[in-house]
Amino acid sequence: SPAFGSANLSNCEREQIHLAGSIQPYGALIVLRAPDHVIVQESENAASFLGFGRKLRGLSARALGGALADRILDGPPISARSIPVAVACTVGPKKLSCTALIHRAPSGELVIEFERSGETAPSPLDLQQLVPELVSAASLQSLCDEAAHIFRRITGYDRVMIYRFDEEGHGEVFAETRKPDLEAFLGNRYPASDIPQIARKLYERNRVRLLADVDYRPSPIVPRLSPATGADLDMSLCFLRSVSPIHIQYLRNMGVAATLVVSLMVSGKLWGLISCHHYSSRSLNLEMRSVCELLAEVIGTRIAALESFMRGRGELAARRLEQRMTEWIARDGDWRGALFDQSRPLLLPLGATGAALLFEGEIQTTGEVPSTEAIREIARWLRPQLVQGVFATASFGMLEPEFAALSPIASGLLAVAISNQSDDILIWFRPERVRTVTWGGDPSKPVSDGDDPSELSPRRSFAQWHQIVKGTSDAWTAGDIRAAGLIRTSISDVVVQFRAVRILIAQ
Ligand code: BLA
Repeated sequence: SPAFGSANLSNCEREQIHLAGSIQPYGALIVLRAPDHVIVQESENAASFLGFGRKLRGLSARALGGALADRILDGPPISARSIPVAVACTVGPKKLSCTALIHRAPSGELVIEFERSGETAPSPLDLQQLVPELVSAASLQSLCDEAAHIFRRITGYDRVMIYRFDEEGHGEVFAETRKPDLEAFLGNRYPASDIPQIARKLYERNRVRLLADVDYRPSPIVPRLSPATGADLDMSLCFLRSVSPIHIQYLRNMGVAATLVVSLMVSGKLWGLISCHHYSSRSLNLEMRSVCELLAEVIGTRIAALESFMRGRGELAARRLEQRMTEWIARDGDWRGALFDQSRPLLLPLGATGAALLFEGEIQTTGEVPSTEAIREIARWLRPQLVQGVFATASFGMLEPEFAALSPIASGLLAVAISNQSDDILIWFRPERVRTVTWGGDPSKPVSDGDDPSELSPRRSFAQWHQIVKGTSDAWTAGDIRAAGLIRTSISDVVVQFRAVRILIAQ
C-alpha cells in the first residue's frame, strides 16, 4: 500500500491515512511510553506551542504539571478501547490554558493532543430548541434539510451538505445550505472511489474531522517511528491527524479553505456525511465538535426511524393493494382495475416508475414502460429466469445487451410470476440513474482521466460517476423484493378466486 502522502489517483484507494506521521499545527501532540509515562515522541511544534524552552522528549508526565499529570498518573486507567478523555489543564512554564485529549494507541502508548482553550468560543446554543426541530421532521428530505440548516447556524461554515451514500457507496448531495453567492452542489453525485474504503472505515470510528486550513504546514511527529515499537503511530483517533494530500488537492481545486466533516451513522453503518466547507480558514473547539457529534447521533437515530417507517410503508401499500383488488372484484368482477385505474397503487410500494402486467396474453401498463412489443420480448426473456418466482436486476441492458436500448426507462427490472402454471407475469421498471440527476454540469464534456491530482474536481467526479452508473438504475432493496412478493401472493390468491367465480358463472 502507498505510504501516507505518496498516493496518486490510481492507488489512493489503499493509502494508509491513519499513519499520517504529522499533524495540523492548530494543536500539538505528544506520545507517552507505557508504562512509565515518559514522553518519547512529539510533534515538531509541541515545545513552542506549549511554551517549553526545550524539546519534550525524555520528560516525564509530571513535567506537564497540574491536572493533566494528576489525570495521567493517578486517574483511572485509559484503555485502548475507551474513547479519548478530555482534560482541561494549564501546561508548561507559561501556564497555558489548554484542553488535552488523551487516548491509548493500539500499540499501548498514550497519545495526548493539546488545543488552546477559549480560542474559538462556541456560539450561544440552545440544544433544547435544536433537538425538537430535528425530531419533528416527518420525511428524510425535511430531516436532512433541517440538519443542514442547524449545522450551518451553529458552526457558521459557508456551506453545509448532507451527503448520502447508496448501496454501492456512491454519494449524492441530498441536502444543502450555503452562502447565497456560492454555486449549488445540491443533487451532485460522485463515485464511491472519491472516498476510499480505508477512510470510510476510519470515519466510522472517528466521527468528527476538522481541517482548519488547507494551506497548513504539517508538523511532523519526531521521531517518526516509535522508539518503543519501531512503527508509525496509529493516528486513527487523533483529531489533529494530517489530511491526505490527495483530498487536500481536491479541496484546493474547489477553492475550499477549511472543512468540518461529521459521520452520519445509521444502525451501525456509515450512512452519509455532514460536510461543511468554508472559504477561509476556520476551526471549532472541542465543545463545539462534541455538540456536532451529538447532533449527528440524534440525526442518525431519526434517519433509522424514518427508514424503518418507509420500509413498513412499502409493505403497507402492498397490503392496501390487496384490499383494493378485493373491493374491485366485489364491485365489477375485475381485479385488474385495482392495479391500473391509477398509477400510484402499483408503483408506490416499490418506488418504480412503470409497471406492466401480462395476463392471459393481454398487456396492461401504468407509468413509463417500453413498447408493447418490447414488453412481450422482455417477458419471453424473463420466463426462464422466474423459476424462483422473483427476478430483479438494476442493469438489465448490461445483462442482456439486446435490451440495452431500453436502458433509459428500463435499466431496473423487477418481475414476479403470478403463478407457476401460467405465463402470467408482473414487471416493474426503473429508469437509468443518470436520468434522475438534476445537477447542471454537462457530464458528456470530456474530462481528463489521468493520474494528476490537479484534475480533481466535482466536475470530474460527476463525469466519473456518470460513466460508472451508465445503464444502471437505483438498486432494488430487500424491502422492494419483499413488497413485490406480497403483491404477487395477493394477485395469485385473487386470480384463484376469480377463476373459481368464472367457472361458477359459466356453469
Ligand atoms: C476523503 N473525499 C474525502 C472526503 C470527502 C471526499 C467528502 C471525506 C473528508 C473528511 O471526512 O474529512 C469527497 N468532497 C468530496 C467530494 C466533494 C467534496 C466528491 O466536497 C464534492 C463536492 N479523492 C478523490 C480521488 C481519490 C481521493 C479520485 O476524489 C483517490 C483516488 C482520495 N478522499 C481521498 C482520500 C480521502 C478522501 C485519501 C481521505 C482524507 C483523509 O481523511 O485524510
